[in-house]
Amino acid sequence: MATKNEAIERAFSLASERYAEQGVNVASALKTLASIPISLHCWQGDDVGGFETIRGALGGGLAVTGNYPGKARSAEELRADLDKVLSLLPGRHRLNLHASYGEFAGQPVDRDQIEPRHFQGWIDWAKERRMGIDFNPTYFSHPKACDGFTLAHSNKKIRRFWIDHGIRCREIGAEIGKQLETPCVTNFWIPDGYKDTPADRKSPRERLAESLDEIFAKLLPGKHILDSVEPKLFGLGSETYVVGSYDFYFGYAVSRQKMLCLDAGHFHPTENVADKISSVLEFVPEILLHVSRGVRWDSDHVVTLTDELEAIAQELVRGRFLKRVHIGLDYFDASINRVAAWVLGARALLKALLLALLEPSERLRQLESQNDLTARLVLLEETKTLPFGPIWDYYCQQQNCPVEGKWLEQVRCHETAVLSKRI
Ligand code: RNT
Ligand code: ZN
Repeated sequence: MATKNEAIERAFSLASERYAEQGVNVASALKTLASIPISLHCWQGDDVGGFETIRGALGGGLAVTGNYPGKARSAEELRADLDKVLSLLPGRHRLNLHASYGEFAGQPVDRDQIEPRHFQGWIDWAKERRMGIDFNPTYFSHPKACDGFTLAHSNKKIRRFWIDHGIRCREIGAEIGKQLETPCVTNFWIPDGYKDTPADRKSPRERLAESLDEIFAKLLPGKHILDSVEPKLFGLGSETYVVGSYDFYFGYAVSRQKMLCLDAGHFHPTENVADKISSVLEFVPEILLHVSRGVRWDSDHVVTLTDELEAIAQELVRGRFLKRVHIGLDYFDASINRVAAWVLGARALLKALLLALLEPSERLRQLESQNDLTARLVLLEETKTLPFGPIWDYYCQQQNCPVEGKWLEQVRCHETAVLSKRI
């Protein structure tokens, strides 16, 4: 009888033939896939908690539901969980760190005082693993953000505090990028907005633009840091008005040539995020994707392989945008095993990318240029039943990580040996 590995290889070789018949080069698809890093969001591991001594309860309209046992309580624990996640993902990935995850040794270091040294533990950890790190200032869960305003605050002192936080975070991002020799995408999201009808929509936006200009005033080397801004449609407590709306940040990013972050959960449900990519990239140099899954009021469910996710991945490949797009995850779920949630979302995203890379793109383009829209639609539909599973299994095996159906066992072992001891 064939061993498991041989069975995977046999299935792979049959599947590859089917793709070859459609003009698809499977080997080159796998090579491209292996070169795409996903930035793993640290905040899935502890419900967006962080390790500061000065902080408030989770705020900014973010909400995590569930109380699954075993959440990480320290940077060491979070890193142990991330190591487990990394071992279950094919490819080489990045870490996406929030400023609230600095290591402060019990000292009350406020957000306008943080320094690169508070993140050295993370930098060293990443260096050992030859990983890059991306960074995010934290504009929520803090006494000075408790009324829902930060960079657009009408109080000068509070605004100053948050501008200083932004300036510090860019310095930290640049130091991270310098030490790890890969640019650190530093993404700004703020919660500012009103639950109910504002009397003045204009002034907060003027203040936000001014605050951002001050934060970005210092030129920092592009090989160390890439600045990004993230719009949102609404949040809990900012249902009627969000200062940093999509129009605001699109205009800001275009006029300042910054990166724009498209978070899949930050749009009206009938909007097509995939369709935005080629429009936005016409006018900004690069974009950041926060891959997420919106469900009713929540914009942060665990990512699964949905049509929407597939459409996003297809756009990256069809538009040949992979070099100009940075991909990160953004969700948080405390109702299931947090390590499994990380792995599930990251693997779903990798599968979507592989599916997109395995499209018979040459034939599709050819049909389109011949205006044979009938055959284009038929081929798109037929592509859906090509044998994708064996290619994905082979890729996982090639990258020394568990195939589908096998990784959860390893998460369970980690749960018994590590998570269940965290009481
Ligand atoms: C919030 C934004 C933001 C956060 C993280 C924690 O709606 O999506 O990206 O999720 O910064
Ligand atoms: Zn986001």
